[in-house]
Amino acid sequence: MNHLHDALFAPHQGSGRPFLIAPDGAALSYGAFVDLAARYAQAMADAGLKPGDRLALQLDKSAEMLAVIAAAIRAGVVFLPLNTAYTAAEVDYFIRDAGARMLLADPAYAGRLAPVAKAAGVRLETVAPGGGGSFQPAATGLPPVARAAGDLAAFLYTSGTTGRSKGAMLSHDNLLSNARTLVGLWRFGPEDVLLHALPIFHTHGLFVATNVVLLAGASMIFLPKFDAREVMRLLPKATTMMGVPTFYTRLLAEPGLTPDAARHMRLFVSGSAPLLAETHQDWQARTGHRILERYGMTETNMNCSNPYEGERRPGTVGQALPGVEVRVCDGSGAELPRGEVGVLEVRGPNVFQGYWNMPEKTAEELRADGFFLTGDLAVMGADGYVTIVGRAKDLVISGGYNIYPSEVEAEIDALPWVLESAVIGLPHPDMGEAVMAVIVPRPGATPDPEGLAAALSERLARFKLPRAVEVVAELPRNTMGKVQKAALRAAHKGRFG
Ligand code: MLC
Ligand code: AMP
Repeated sequence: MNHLHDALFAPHQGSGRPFLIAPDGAALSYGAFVDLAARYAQAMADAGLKPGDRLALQLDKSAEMLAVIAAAIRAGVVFLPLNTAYTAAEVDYFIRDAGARMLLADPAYAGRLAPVAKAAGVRLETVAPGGGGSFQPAATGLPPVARAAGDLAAFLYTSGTTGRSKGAMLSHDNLLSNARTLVGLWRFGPEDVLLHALPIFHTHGLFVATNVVLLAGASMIFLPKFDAREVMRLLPKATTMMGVPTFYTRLLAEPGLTPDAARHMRLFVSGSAPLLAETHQDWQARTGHRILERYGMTETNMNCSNPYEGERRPGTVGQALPGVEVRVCDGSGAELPRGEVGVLEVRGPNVFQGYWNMPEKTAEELRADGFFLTGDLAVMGADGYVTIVGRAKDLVISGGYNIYPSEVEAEIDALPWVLESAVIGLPHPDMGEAVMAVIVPRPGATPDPEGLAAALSERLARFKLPRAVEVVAELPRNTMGKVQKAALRAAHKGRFG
């Protein structure tokens, strides 16, 4: 048996029901998808990939990318999907750290990735949306390779507040148990059509949206990326949508967003970043629907959700999922009384297996009793509703992407004219938060704030680049010498409107 394959893919073998629907309406059936995945799995075996080997992916969103992921699950190969915005320098770190055997890239990225793949001794092949590229499915399918519940399925890299990115190891059952819970909780069934506009290299678009659809035997309208007009056009054909808050604020700017446009929908889900209560209320006023907000993270999949039938309370992330324990603690792990703010900890079958090759980091965040320290600050009401009130970790979430200030600061500090820097997140009307850099130049050096983005663009994905830069004589510090980011955030809070 193969734990994930048997639940997600095996039931659909030979089925003529639609799985992926392209924006032009063309449907790929479940049967054709499973067959394609089986043949990509054979191609992986032919390429020498063995169960447990790591396969890195930097692919544009497509049916083929999803089939490659399904193939990896079938072949027992651990896949690591990478944001397509990552630079070659960033990919270099991931493939080395994961010890990847192979890197599958979109042909458009192959040129920039070839040198790092070669230097790291990783085989580079290409897969293009529509099926082109050097990596082609074999003529026949590979029988599913046996994988147990605790075997690893995927590494998802997540940056740290200090130091390097960490590969969160997710087992077959981490993914399956969570998808099962969500299908039941959110009432997904075969008649559902999910409007899918998220990327599929992160938890939200891949594990939450796609695995729920697969388990329910539903279909999804598969958009290459979020585009408000396209979503408006296709909304009448869908029954559900999952998105980050930026999706909802952008759709609210569409004049066509009316109860009639959303008549066919039964559920809108939001997560990955805080949804403003105001957005929730505006959405209800415009469409008649109450957005269901849920809360999760890379290491844990989903932890909390507002209810399907009960009260969807704006500004909260609802209650712990069935089978998941959530507690608000002081720093030592002692649970605080309801109503007090503390660090949110979670335990359950969804919680990851640790960080790849980083036992000390794992031990810092995963307690011996299985509780994971989320780094989010929260308060829990008497009725178990959780409100995320802030972050203990220095993290900016912009349009649903995580940006770790320490990583951006390290790159800025390496520039010749820079003495030191502080990177902060500020409220942004479109992205929720956006990044600002406050920089102290070296004595005698000529500051070049206008050239900052260009100077960093080889090193950092563009979504991490500061959208505002200020050069200052010194950074505010407390008596311990620590930079006072709260003071900087307060001083600049209106910067992005
Ligand atoms: C794009 N850009 C961003 C950005 N996305 N900048 C900051 N933050 C972002 N999120 C930049 C690009 O680099 C580019 O800059 C410019 O904006 C326009 O690029 P684009 O591709 O046209 O952007 P757009 O399509 O508008 O994308 C915005 C977005 C997208 C919000 C639709 O970022 C998105 O789909 N976000 C979803 C992220 C997600 O899936 N998160 C889930 C993580 S899982 P330049 O300089 O090149 O012009 C997780 C766990 C959980 O968190 O609980 O779910
Ligand atoms: P990631 O590491 O990309 O998985 O991001 C996870 C982080 O996103 C969490 O630790 C939270 O800080 C944040 N997050 C996810 N969902 C929500 C939500 N509904 N409200 C507030 N923050 C959220």
